[in-house]
Amino acid sequence: MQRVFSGIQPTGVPTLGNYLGAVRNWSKLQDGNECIYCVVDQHAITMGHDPKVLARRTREMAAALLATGIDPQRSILFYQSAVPAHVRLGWVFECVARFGWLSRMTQFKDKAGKNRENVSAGLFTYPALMAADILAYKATRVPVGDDQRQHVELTNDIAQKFNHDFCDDEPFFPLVEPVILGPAARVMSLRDGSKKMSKSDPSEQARILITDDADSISLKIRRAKTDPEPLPSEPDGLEGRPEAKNLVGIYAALTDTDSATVLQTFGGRGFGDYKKALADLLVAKLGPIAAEMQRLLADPATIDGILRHGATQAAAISEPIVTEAERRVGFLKA
Ligand code: AQP
Repeated sequence: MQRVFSGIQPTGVPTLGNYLGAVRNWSKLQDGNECIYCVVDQHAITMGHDPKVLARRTREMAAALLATGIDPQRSILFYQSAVPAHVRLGWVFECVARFGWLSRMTQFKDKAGKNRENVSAGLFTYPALMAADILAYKATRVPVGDDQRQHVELTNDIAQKFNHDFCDDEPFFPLVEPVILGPAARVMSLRDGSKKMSKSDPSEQARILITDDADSISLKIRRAKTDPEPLPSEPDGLEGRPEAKNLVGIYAALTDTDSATVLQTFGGRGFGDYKKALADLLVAKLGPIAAEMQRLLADPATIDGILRHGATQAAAISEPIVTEAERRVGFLKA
């Protein structure tokens, strides 16, 4: 039994990218692993936010995770800010991580853009807190989308430096493995096949939300950027056609197959036909999740109760690990 950890920022309703790239795999991993999942509200304040909106989105994200199949009887689910071990270890890791390592993070470069001087210091040190999220539990498997691979690799650099600097005997922190699964590990924007689909993309047409209704899904897919060629019969024919590749990858992920199988059915056909089939499939898969999310949100106290219980369980695991890490650093903890 391995320990799995992952988190998601409550920066909006999850997109199809969050769902296919990460969250759907979280529920699959509940079989045969000890799973710990977290709504990482502390990460969600790095880009500026409205407190009331953050609180609403945090609860909505909890409902979304429950609706996609995270089972609190089998997994620990909690709000990050309810477990102080994360920021305690996060601070230690900010002092272990090197400035140069953090400077090389592509997500920081993308999010800071040309505004580097004015972004929060938290956006820069975010990966150190993410390393703490994982290692506060000594988790070894981290299911994420492809965009988070670099941060998981940095987690290993931090673990190794901590072990080197503060452990004479056995390494204290384990190495972690990113679990990046399926044909939709990086779902791209519907408007630009070179950009990933994001909750915070300024264009609503660029993303599908798991709560979108049938009309919005159909419209967004109909308007999704494509090229004039019909679909190829083989996956090789998708090379150099990022938008087509993205739409085929989404269909493959939703049907638990691969691009080759999708192209056996749709190869040679135009995008008109294909988009209609894809939109119908999305409506069939996402509709029940959105309905369950709405049902759960009618009772916020129950959602918060589930996550409070999760926080107690999470603290019981992380508290002794982080206290020992602090002791190794030299904190007296008297
Ligand atoms: N487009 C994507 N394709 C596949 N996986 C994705 N993930 C995010 N976008 C895609 C995965 O979703 C998990 C949770 O992500 P997050 O919310 O913690 O952070 P993020 O990667 O910054 O996601 P967004 O949607 O782009 O949020 P904003 O717009 O707030 O920055 C992660 O495992 C991530 O890999």
